[in-house]
Order: sequence, then structure tokens, then C-alpha cells
Amino acid sequence: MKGNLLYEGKAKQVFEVEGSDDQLVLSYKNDATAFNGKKKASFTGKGKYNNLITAKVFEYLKDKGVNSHFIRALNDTEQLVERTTIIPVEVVVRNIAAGSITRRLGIAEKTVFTPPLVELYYKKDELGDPIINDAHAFLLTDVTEQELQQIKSMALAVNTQLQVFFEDIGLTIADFKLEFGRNKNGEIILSDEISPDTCRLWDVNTGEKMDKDVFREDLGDLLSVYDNILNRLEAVK
Ligand code: U5P
Repeated sequence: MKGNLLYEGKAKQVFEVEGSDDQLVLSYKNDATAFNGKKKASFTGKGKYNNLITAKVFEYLKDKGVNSHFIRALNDTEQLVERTTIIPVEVVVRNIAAGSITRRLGIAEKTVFTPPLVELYYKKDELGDPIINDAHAFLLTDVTEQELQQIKSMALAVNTQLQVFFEDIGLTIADFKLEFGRNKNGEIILSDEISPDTCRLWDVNTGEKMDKDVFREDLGDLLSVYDNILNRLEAVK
């Protein structure tokens, strides 16, 4: 089933599917990187958590009418997805201030954004994924004005669903990153992953950070935090 390796990123490998032009296999790696690859480590088992957590998130979103590239999990570390060409724009939605926005704009951590903020970043490792505006997105990619509006409204729709999804397991979603791709029909499709690597998740009761910030900030054992999230999800979803 799994064909040639097409691409290897920091967190995943992308394989062709033998005999299919419109599907891919994503294989989640155990590697963790932060600060644009300056900090690196490997955690045995991390790929499994991100694969299985992403599968649960995309299944939930589908149930709520938000489609994505996700088709099904194949095993602990791999999932079958619709083939898309990724648009090199990372879309970040922020409900509560944390991370780069506190440093860039001097906004106090935990400031609540009502309505949520939607930001665009140019997905380009060599440049450190700089923040961009709509005009830059049109210059740098083939997205149209209408498609960018669609991407932003999908990002906000995903946010509405994710807030409930994580609230149900006692977590607040402070912010997260999405990627979109284009399928063979030219349609914009929610792609990539939604996992504790790409979201900031805080325990509702204790405020404890339960995401990749544990690695970024050396706060403790990353795997036990990811295991805790998967256990909470398996208990309710
Ligand atoms: N994020 C990613 N990948 C990136 C950059 C950011 O997944 O390359 C996610 C972070 O995990 C966080 C949100 O949930 O986007 C905002 O990150 P930051 O801009 O505060 O670093």
C-alpha cells in the first residue's frame, strides 16, 4: 500500500500510495523540534500520540461538518489522507495570548482575544516562518482573495469546534496552527495535523501546560503529557 517517500518534514514523512494518485500516507515521527529547528530531540512513542490524537480531532471535526484531508488511521503511527499540495501559509488562531505574540507585540500572557485573532505566517524554514499579511500571501502563493477568506473562516470554524472538543476533556485551547492544501480538483482542504505539537492546551483546573511547550520550556516529561491527553480523549470520545 505505502509507496515511495515523497517528502520528509520535521515531524512527518509523506508517502505515495501505490496505485492511487489521490491519497497519501502520513507517517508521524518521534522527533520534536522547536524554535525553527534550533532545539531538537526524539521521544520514543511521540509519533503514535500525535497520529492518534490528530485522528480523533479530524474525526470529531468531520462529525461536526468540518471536512479535512483525513481518511483513516492505518496503524499507531500512520494515517491515510487525501492528497493535497500544501499552501505555504501557516494559519494561527489565538484565543488567549501566549508564545510569539507576547514577545512580538508585548501583549501580556493570558490576555483573552475576543474575537479570536487569525494570523498568517509564510511557511519557509530558511526564513524562520515570518508573519505575513494578506497582500504578502497573494504575492507568495497562488491563493485568491476569495480562497483566503474561505481559509480564515474555516480556521475560525475549526476553532469553535476545537474549543468544545478540548473543553470536554478539561483543556483550554489557547492557540493553534492549521495548514491548508489544494486537492486535485483545486479545492482548498484542511490538511496537516492537529495535535499537542500544533496547539497550546492548558488544564482547565490547574493551568498546567499540556502541549509542546513542555518541550520548548523544559517543563517536564513530554510523553506523559501526550499520554494523558490521549487517555482523556479515549475516555470520552
Ligand atoms: N505552531 C506550530 N508550528 C509552527 C509555529 C507555531 O504548530 O511552526 C503553533 C504553536 O504550537 C502554537 C501556535 O500553538 O502555533 C502559535 O505559536 P507561536 O506563534 O506562539 O509560536
